[in-house]
Amino acid sequence: MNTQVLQEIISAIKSSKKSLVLSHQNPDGDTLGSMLAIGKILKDLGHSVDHAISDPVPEIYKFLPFTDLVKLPDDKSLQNDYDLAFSLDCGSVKRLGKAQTLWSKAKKTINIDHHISNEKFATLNWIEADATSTGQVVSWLAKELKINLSKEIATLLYTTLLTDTACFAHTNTNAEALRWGAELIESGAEYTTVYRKAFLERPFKAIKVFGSAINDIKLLESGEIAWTFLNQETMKLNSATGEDTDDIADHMMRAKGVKVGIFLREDQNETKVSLRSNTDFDVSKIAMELGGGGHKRAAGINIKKPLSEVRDIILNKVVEEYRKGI
Ligand SMILES: [Mn+2]
Repeated sequence: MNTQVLQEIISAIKSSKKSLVLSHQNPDGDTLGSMLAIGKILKDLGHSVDHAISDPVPEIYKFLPFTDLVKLPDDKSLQNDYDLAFSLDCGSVKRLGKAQTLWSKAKKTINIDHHISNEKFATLNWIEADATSTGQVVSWLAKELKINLSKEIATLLYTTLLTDTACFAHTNTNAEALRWGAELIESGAEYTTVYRKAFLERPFKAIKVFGSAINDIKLLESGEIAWTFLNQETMKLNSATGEDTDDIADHMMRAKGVKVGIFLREDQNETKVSLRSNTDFDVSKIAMELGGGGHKRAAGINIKKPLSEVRDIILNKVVEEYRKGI
């Protein structure tokens, strides 16, 4: 653990009164749980605290304590003179999105993260690449500050643990992570609620469009490429939004023998393409070539064309590239 920067952060906290806590845009359970937990810790230490995120809190996380305190960056009640601004789980300043202006106005900035690629864009940068989640780094801070974890903070931190281990499935689910999880449960973390609300429960409309997309899966290249779609008609019929289709691309990859997945969703003026791979086939290259981006195993593109046109472009491109790789 980087104890020197931890001590510098503690002395910055002790000599300040007014803090702003931020998560990255399109927040997930780690960034959100971490920022809400540190917000409460700072309040317990006597700070006045504001919370801001570039995007609204996703529905699935609204059960978490203190989400009602989160404001959008253009909220008039936010200030211009914070002593400290905290960024949680955010690898680059750009990922703060519209909250970057607020961040840059703070007297001192503190960056807490566990991504090894973090760009260290703050006054104080505390990056712990071995931490399971950014929430675990926050719990180390709480321990050093001798703060007993309340039920609320434990629930928030447990959410960061479940998010970043994909519910104890990824390789970062080590003994240390499980010991930390046990501590959080001892502190009252509502672990069954977190699993049910954030990972299991979905709106009925999401289940319906999920069923439609899964039912329409087609296979190419002897079953190694799977693709499916949702058109505007099906989306509208079920009053579904983009958030309701989040699980589809990953779920397709569960089919045995499938190595590449393609999910197409038709929106008002564009078609959103999600690409997945579970082999060395790099889908981010295709995404970048067509104006999108992402990672080797998960990438996306928004194309301003109707579904029927995008379908032909993408299927041809993926099959062509896939054949080259064999
Ligand atoms: Mn994380």
